[in-house]
Amino acid sequence: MSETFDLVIGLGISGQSCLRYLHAQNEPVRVLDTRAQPAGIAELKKVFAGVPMHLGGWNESWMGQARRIIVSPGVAVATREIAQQIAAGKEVIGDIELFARAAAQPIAAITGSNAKSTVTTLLADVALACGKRAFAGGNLGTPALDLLGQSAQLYVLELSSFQLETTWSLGAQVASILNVSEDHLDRYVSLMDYIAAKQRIYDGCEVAVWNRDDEHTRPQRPVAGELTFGLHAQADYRLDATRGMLMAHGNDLISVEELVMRGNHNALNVLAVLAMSEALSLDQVVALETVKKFPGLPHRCNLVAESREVRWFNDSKGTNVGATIAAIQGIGPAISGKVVLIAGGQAKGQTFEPLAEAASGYVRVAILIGEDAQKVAAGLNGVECQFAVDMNDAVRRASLMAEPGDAVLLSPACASFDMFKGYADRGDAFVRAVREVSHAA
Ligand code: UMA
Ligand code: ADP
Repeated sequence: MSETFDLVIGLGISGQSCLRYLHAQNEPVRVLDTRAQPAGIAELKKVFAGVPMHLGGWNESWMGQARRIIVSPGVAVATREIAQQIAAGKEVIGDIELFARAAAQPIAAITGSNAKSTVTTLLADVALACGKRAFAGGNLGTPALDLLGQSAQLYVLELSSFQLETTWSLGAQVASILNVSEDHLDRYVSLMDYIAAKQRIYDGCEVAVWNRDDEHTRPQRPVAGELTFGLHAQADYRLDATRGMLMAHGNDLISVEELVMRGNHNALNVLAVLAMSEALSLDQVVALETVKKFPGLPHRCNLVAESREVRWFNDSKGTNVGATIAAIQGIGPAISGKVVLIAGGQAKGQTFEPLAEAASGYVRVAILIGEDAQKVAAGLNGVECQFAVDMNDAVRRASLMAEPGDAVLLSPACASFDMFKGYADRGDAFVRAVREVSHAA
């Protein structure tokens, strides 16, 4: 009888963290990657010389023999080879499940179609300012398992629907679905399927923090405690948009003018952080001082240049329709001119019709790039569209179309991988191109 082992599928950053973790626990482990040359493989083979590695395809024999399969978030559990193992009763889990079984300290867990990174980073900042050793990670970048063993008092985790699909034991002290809009529909059968994955964040949580304006975020199964945020009059943490006031349980807290981050969507993000802070018993005075100063993260609606009375905004992290609508609604009413929108890339199965309504009255012209540019144009019914061959061309066209008082907004509503290494690469290309046209002006 051969030795039993865990099989890690995918050798990206989360797969590697699983390998390190299981190896350190002296658990017999093997790894599999369907690509022949995953990045960094030579180094991995050196460091884990004794670990059997299968590259360049599936290995159904290993999958059948394995005690458990630990699958990376980028690998769909619906893939035939994995689905067959699940149907046969094999335990298939992800890195967050391994983490949840090992973590001894409280977890704050955050998901949503948008704002996850902003809320995760800000909540960790608040906890740190309150004197808690808080570590942030998960989908944010540092794999959750790499946070273990650092004497944390609180883990603040950004979790994607992909990670939640393979998680059963989270039991967070506080958990939140911030908002739901169409995303990743190339991987889910329907929006309901995507929401069901996100709802798993509430499993076993002490307090669910949900968005009173978005019914999809309401816990679908009973939870121990609840707090809400939103524009809704009954939200515990409420934005009174008429007065520009953030409120908690009926009392005024701070005005939106006191926040460095701009836009109603960011005020709602701050309210989510404050509600989660209450659930974690963090000091409200310190929390308020911290949220006021937070400048926001790069590539999320940042002003990157101003030239000839035209302002240029980089919202490259706007990778779905919901984010681009929030960007247009944030910038459109705040400028004297119109928005010149640069969008397009990989559509991920989204429908772009909701963009047309948000763009109406605000967008002067949309300049579209990438493999799904035509799909975006079809959704932007009633808005003038131009097609550009690359980012330099898009920025050059935008500078010709923009009039004094306008804002040029890169908010693609799409993934970037058809033309760039990722959203940061796309945002950097935009900023470089903007500098060139600004200097040439
Ligand atoms: N692989 C296969 N077969 C496949 C697909 C991938 O073998 O069919 C292998 C690849 O060859 C590669 C590895 O799997 O070696 C890649 O694994 P992965 O795609 O799961 O990516 P990781 O590098 O492990 O990064 C993942 C998250 N990526 C995804 O969910 C796609 C990272 O989120 C996350 O930061 C990281 O774990 C740490 O937790 C990125 C992301 O784009 C930022 N997330 C999506 C989003 O935010 O919209 C969900
Ligand atoms: P995520 O980690 O979920 O992708 P980020 O904080 O990185 O979230 O922001 C992603 C995009 O969503 C950015 O374009 C940002 O401007 C936009 N965004 C931020 N907050 C919200 C919100 N509350 N609603 C809609 N879009 C938002």
